[in-house]
Amino acid sequence: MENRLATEIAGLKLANPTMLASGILGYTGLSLKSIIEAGAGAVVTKSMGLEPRTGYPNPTVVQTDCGLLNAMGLPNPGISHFKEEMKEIKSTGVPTILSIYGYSSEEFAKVAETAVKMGADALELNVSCPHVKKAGAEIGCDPLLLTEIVKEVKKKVDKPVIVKLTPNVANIGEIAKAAEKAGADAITAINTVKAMNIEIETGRPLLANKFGGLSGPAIKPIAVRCVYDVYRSVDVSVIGCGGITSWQDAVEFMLAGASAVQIGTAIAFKGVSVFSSVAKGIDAYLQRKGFKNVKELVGLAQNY
Ligand code: RRO
Repeated sequence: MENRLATEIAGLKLANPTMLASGILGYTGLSLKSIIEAGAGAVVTKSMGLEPRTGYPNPTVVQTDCGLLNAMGLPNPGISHFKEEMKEIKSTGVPTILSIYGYSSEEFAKVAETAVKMGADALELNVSCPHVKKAGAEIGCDPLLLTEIVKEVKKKVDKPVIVKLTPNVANIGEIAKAAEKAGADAITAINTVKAMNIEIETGRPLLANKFGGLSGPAIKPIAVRCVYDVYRSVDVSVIGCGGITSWQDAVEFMLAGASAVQIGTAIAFKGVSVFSSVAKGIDAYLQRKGFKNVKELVGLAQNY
């Protein structure tokens, strides 16, 4: 029987449209392998740069009423260190996407080259971290800087380049268009939403970094709107990310225009079985509604 869930992102073949979002369990080959074994159609690593980074002091993650607030500060072992970890995953045949960051177009390009040499099937450029100066959302808010970075990376590698955008902009469609014009092969929408919380007895911000990124169910409607806007602005595939916890959430993102969905925070609440439960739920929905393939859902809500 045909696999109704089989789909494609920028030439990458996915057995189902669920993907691990960057930043959650994406540090080691073994943890990525456990996500693949749990049924994810593709995995994205934690963002890595040229040099190791320790990240911010604790507390780096706090739970809120409606999701998680984090300011990890890009802790990572540096891209070279990931070479051994890649060996763990390559044999699975499931697309492995390396999330990378940098402080300049040259640095992005160097990290990209190293990532591709070690076997990345695609790259996701993190230009959208809400709280790391000079390497995150400052790039994703500036179409000229973003253009320069995407062009430089595209010049150096021949694997698909996905650009992950921040919702903290006036017009996400314009930013997505700039990324596409510079050569991006797909867009991920969205990274976390810049946020903070304060403990009222002490009067102190709870995160050591004060500001962080909000993820989880609270940001889902923001993310759906962003996917809807990006889908209208570009021809390349859109990957939805932000608060996806159930198959119903995944279907909603696809109707808005997502060809695949990334799941992150839901793993903290539901465990890794969330990948298979989301995939199974989408499959049952497709069968009930008479769709032959999940691609038929993409962007249907744009018709209204
Ligand atoms: O490491 C982080 O603090 C972090 C990153 Br790089 C990101 O892209 N988004 C986020 O919420 N946290």
